[in-house]
Amino acid sequence: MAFELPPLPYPKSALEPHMSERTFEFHHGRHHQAYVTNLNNLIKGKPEEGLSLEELIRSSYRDEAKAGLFNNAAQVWNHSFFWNSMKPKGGGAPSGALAAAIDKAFGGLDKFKEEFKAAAVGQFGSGWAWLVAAGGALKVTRTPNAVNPLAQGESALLTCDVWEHAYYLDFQNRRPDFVQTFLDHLVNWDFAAANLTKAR
Ligand code: MN3
Repeated sequence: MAFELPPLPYPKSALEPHMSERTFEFHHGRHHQAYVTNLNNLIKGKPEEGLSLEELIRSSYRDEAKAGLFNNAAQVWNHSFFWNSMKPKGGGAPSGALAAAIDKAFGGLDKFKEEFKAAAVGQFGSGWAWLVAAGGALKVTRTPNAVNPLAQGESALLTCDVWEHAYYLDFQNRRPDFVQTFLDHLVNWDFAAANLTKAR
């Protein structure tokens, strides 16, 4: 069955002024849609057609012959995860078990933000910054291009897209400002907390 572009979890203008409606028109309407279309074309009439998105990602990771399939499947998943990693009036501080896990892993929310920002800004070229649960603890990771924690056997809690198309219309080349805005005004701690519960 063909995959479809999942609708955004909020209106296209809901994250303004931090992320513009125009950014969503391109990033969701064009980029995310293109990954869905490419993926459908790659699996059409093939044995892979019956697999879930997660199965496609896991089974094609590090398989040179399936690089295109992996890149498009993972980018479909990554973007859906990114939209949910943000919300209107996001930011603030996590609570409960997630807050405790962040304190334990990083020594506090501010230290987490520093580490996440360093990972996001330090990813050379295109990729993603992540908060993940792995081996019973939290950590920050960064991945190139389409690679994600799911492929690497870790549980993603949050992500920030640091491909230039994610921020160029709103921030031009200022990736550090984009990541800081993501952490201060957009991040959806409820989504991260729900993912932590699932991971445990
Ligand atoms: Mn993107």
